[in-house]
Amino acid sequence: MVVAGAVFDEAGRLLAARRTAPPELAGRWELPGGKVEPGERAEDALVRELREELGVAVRPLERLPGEWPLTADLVLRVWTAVILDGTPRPLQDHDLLCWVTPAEAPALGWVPADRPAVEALLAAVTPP
Ligand code: 9L3
Ligand code: MG
Repeated sequence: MVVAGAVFDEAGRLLAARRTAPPELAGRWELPGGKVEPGERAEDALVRELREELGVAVRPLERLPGEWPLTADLVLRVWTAVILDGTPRPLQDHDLLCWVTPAEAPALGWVPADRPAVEALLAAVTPP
């Protein structure tokens, strides 16, 4: 499983991250996150991934219902989250971060799996 964070700021903007790898995804935007390790809880993996990738401490809030296929054996699940500590920076896997309003989000060039997830997110969620 791959977990990703729909991180909202106090203004209700969503954090998008531009990937640098693999080549087929480089330049596309995603909700930041990564693979759950064996024996790891999904929410713990999300906290770990966002600390590693962005240098922030987050609190996962709620899981967005649904999951989106990535590969034959991997699915994407999404949690809303807020930053408890730190300012996000692209420390690994990304070259740019961007806070987007819900109105701006659909115009980004999302990673294919993330586009339907972001659409479901924007339809379902009132930002914290
Ligand atoms: N992936 C897709 N959308 C996302 C994330 C966090 C990850 N929002 C895909 C990209 C990789 C795989 O999942 O093919 C593993 O992600 P990572 O560990 O490279 O972040
Ligand atoms: Mg990642």
